[in-house]
Amino acid sequence: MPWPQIRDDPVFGRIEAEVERQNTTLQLIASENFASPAVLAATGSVLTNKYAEGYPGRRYYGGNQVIDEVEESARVRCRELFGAEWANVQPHSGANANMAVYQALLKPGDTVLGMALDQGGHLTHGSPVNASGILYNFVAYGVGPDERIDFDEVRDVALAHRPRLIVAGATAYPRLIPPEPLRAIAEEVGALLLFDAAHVAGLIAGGVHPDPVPHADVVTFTTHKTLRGPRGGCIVCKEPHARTIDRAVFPGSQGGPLEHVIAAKAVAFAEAATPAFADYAAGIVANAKALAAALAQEGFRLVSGGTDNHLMLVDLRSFDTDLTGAEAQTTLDRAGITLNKNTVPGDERSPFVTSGLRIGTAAATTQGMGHEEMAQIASLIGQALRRRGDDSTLAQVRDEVRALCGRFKPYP
Ligand code: DSN
Repeated sequence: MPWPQIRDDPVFGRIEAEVERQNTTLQLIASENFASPAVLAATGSVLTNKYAEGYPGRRYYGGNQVIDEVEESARVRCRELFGAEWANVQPHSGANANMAVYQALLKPGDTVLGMALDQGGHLTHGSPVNASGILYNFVAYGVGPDERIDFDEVRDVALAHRPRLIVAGATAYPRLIPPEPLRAIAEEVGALLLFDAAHVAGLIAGGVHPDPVPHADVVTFTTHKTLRGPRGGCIVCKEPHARTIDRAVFPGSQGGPLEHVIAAKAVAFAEAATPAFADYAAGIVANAKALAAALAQEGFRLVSGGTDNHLMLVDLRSFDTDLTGAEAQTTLDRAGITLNKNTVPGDERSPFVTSGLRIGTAAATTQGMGHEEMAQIASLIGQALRRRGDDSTLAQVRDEVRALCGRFKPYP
């Protein structure tokens, strides 16, 4: 039977529309990026056809000679990139990676210490609506009055609750998270340490953030954020945890691995090992600092006063007490600026409304934008939000955004 022709399927028209959207609007969501043509090619390859339950050399299906080579090269490249003893490249996502680690290291009901969701932590760090919070007894730490992680508080909570596992890492925290103090606390209370590096994996690979691998028992990350690979997750760990982690991923929590995505992960690891990627990682942080400084000049307050990584949190309350994160997100969407609302520490508004915005520079830096463009973006955000009731201002900002993006098209 012949396959239907691509042109018959309206989905491809929608994909073209999404290319157009990505090419003509600003992508400032801190967890997004533009994957390279090589990563896209591997993701769209015939490897999607293959079942490969198991691991290289130990599969439940025949015909996996090529797949074994691909997955093994992804594992080796991943280990080399992060200096890790062991790598599992099969998790379909960061959430799957974290859940597999919990399954490997914990029993249901065990106590785990993680960063509170409303202070910057992730859903899988113990949110009561997530399996992590349902299956395990999570206790939380947060940020201090300076809006940075308060390591004394982390230690106090750890001493009081004696967790089996401490989870480091965040999704909305603009500062560097040093692994050493968390290792010291874990040692003191006899806990294992998981570092969830989903957001900063590219900054670690590029050498601008410290590598948590020597300090943590296990490190999880996603491959599509600052690392700029395909959408997916990974786990690296110390050798003694290797078998348990592998078993927790397959057969423990996943079935057939997505080998086309694993091929794309291998491609992304090779890209991330180049000197050009180190320059890129440094560029992300330099752009984030420039954008944060320019936003401050526009009258926005930045949580913790700035950023050390790829993202910043804007507290809108000092800019305009009536402006919520939800309204700011919708307004900026209309002006061609894509970002997300986010709670800020101590936010009195709900997570659906919020008083803040999370803004990231990984995608814009991939496009080749620099300090000049960061200043322009801050000015456009300021104009759009100050005059949000005025359609002509939003249309004018939209035109400027289109012109700006036209000079830096990710997918010409
Ligand atoms: N949804 C991701 C983020 O935006 O940070 C985390 O999983």
